[in-house]
Amino acid sequence: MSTEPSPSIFSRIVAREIPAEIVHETERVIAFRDIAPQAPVHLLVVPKTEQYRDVVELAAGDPALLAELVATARSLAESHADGDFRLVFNTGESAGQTVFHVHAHVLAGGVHEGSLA
Ligand code: DGP
Repeated sequence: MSTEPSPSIFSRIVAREIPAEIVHETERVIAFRDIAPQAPVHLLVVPKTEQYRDVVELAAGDPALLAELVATARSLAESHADGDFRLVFNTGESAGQTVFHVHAHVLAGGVHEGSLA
């Protein structure tokens, strides 16, 4: 099982140690553009805490925070596209997860014909 270096790359974005195009931030959540977009709108919605490595851990440990991620995804899809979106949580290395600090991919703006991220 892969472990994430600490601080994770996303924690370093939260701390402004790595630049990112941040589109939304609250006390507990940050959202920014994915560095390698797979759709016209491709945002990452990330809890600021790095204590949860994937969505399964987050759902068990803090379901309210998971609900905030989903609500943020909806709101960003409305402000950046037509409101419809695909929400992807890659979970585990063989499923394509590369950053083990839980994050939601929000894909919008014309993803109906595309492949999954
Ligand atoms: P995943 O493969 O599901 O773990 O997604 C990780 C995503 O994070 C991947 O789509 C690329 C993105 N990413 C990795 N490093 C950076 C970075 O430094 N900045 C930004 N904006 N995105 C990054």
